[in-house]
Amino acid sequence: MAAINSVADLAIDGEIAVVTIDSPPVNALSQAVRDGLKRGVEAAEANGAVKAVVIICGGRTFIAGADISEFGKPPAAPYLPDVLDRIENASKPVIAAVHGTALGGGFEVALTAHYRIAVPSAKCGLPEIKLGLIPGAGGTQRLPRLVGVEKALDVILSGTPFGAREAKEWGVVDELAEEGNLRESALAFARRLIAEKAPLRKVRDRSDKLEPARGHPEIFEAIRKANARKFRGFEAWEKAIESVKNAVDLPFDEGIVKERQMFMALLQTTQSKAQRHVFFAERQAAKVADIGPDVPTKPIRSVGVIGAGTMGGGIAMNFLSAGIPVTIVETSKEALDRGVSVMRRNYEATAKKGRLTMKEVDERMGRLKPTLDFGALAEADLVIEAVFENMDIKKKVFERLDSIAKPGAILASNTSYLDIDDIASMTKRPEDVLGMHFFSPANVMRLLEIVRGAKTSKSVLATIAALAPKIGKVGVVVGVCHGFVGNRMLAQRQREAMKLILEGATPWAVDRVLTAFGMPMGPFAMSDLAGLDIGWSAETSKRASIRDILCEEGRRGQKTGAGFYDYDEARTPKPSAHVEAIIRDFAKSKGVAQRTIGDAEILERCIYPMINEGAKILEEGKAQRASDIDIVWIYGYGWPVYRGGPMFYADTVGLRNVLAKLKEFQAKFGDDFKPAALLEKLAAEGAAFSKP
Ligand code: T1G
Repeated sequence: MAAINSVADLAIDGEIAVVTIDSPPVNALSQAVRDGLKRGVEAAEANGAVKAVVIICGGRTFIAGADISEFGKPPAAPYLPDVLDRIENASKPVIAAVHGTALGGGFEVALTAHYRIAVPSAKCGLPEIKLGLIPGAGGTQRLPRLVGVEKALDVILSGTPFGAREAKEWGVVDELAEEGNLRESALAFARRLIAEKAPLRKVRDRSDKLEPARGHPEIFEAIRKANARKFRGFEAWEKAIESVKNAVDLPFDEGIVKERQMFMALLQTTQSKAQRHVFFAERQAAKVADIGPDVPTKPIRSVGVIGAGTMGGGIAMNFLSAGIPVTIVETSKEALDRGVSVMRRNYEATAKKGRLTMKEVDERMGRLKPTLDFGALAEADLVIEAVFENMDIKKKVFERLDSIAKPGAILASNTSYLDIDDIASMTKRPEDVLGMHFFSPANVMRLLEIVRGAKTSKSVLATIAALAPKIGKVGVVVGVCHGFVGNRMLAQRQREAMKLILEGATPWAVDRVLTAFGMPMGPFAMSDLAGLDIGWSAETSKRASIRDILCEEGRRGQKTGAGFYDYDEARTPKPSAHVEAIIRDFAKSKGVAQRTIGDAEILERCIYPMINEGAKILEEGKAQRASDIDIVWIYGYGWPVYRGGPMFYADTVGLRNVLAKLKEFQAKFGDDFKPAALLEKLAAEGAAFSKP
């Protein structure tokens, strides 16, 4: 065994050279890894005794792609295309031995090898689309040559890895190795290839799988149509289709040049920078400054949920799906039965889409123990309260819970706004209390705001932070304040949206501007979906706001067939002239002057106060970092990932520009727009949230 460089070594085993890459954490194609690969293959070529070359990786995975952290920095030789050329044009068979996840450039390395062997648990994939890119080292040219255009585009546009068994069926992988014995299996496979005098088989020379698409541009049109809604606003996907079409229409050497040109152009786009920002931001969010790996965590083997309503049921589903039994408590049999049936119905709907079997539905529901007995929570390791959003009710629940839950149990509230320290004060164990704020629908939305109370212990916080990914959530630790991070910023947008429609904009114009920006829906459609009557009371309502008037008229949102919008049976929203008249009359009664309001003002008045509130949240230490706020909005509210989150978006606008606009609005509309001190400071320094 001889070291090639710090991350690569070369061993000769009989007639076989083994190039091993070992560059934790994921063998990403850093300069050193590229150098190791190139020099390893060259050394094997130069060794007369060597008749085949195996490329294998140490650690948990084969090469997981280009080193994303290198993007945007000056490229350093050897460049990936040159390394791949070296492999593909080797004079001896090169075998890629895959375990873990061969992704992006890693999978492209494997595709330039002449043969591929993988352990059954391995996966391959081209996730570049998730970074606002397309495969940039031959993936769009070689994969279609192995699996055909439709399958290749399904892999490239979804970015979803596929398993080694599937890869074997598709002809991407030639041999399945013995699980856990990849090296020996690869050596045996190499010996067999040598004995059979196997040819230097290059994927680039294949064309049979492209034939069905030749002269059929309609195939690409159909794929475009099928993906248009999913990729609304994204740039890279169209380039991916174009590049795969080039594989059909152009000679390989022309197609791969164009692929590289498109890839390099996408690398410079704001969208790709935003999506790469989100990639790292999501991983940063899991890190809590004062919680190191030494902080002990508690096992969570059973969970209690109090409340079987929409939130309680959705919360319970996350644990049932993760294999954790749940005891769910309600105050009436009718509410309990309704909650349980909604959960089953949700699972059955997923099964109907083919994403679950009915057996799995039954297994998951089998882990659920519905009960009216509060005492049944006594043995749960974690109890999550999901009752009505009222502090008095929550306090009573926690006072009772304190006397029932076992010592050391973690007691969490799903409150969206309320003070966790107040709630914790009702127990004798505030160190075991925190907030777990799920987003509706709780079994779908990936965000979990983990609300750290003043007395929440490090062990409790570390336990829930580690639990989040196990139940499919992206956990973000936030501080106690009204609305924490997400809803506190949302309140800024909702206030401005309501003011805008009083001043002359229509709800449909505001929604149109925000959906064009990339939000899944605008503030008024969202209010109709959630229900206008949340926190509203018929007893006390006095037509004091547009919301009151609508609720008093029975227009309480989608659930009543009308809210701001009218809805048909399919719940298709239609602007309502009646609502517009209500708004105009109400504005007149308040003496609000009417004017035409442009799209730019609508967008800036809705988004910039959110950014400003984000700056205040950072000043107050209610979020650890600006990128955490981005993650909250992407995974909690569907902020378009290609805009990176509100704070990243502010950086792309330029903090000086955001500040100037806020000052302009402050002069016109008052101190709701008073800039945060942090924003003033960063703008004055020419700094950015992502680079404070
Ligand atoms: N570059 C740099 N760092 C990476 C990385 C990458 N490609 N992938 C992971 N990391 C870091 C990550 O930030 C984290 O760091 C640690 O590794 C563990 O990651 C030419 C141009 C491989 C499935 O998109 O999907 O190739 O937080 O927490 O859950 O066409 O990482 O520990 O400091 O995610 O076990 C294409 C991205 C790149 C793969 C492992 N490749 N990575 O998941 O661990 S573009 C990707 C993943 C490309 C070519 C183009 C996952 C994983 P830290 P982790 P995991």
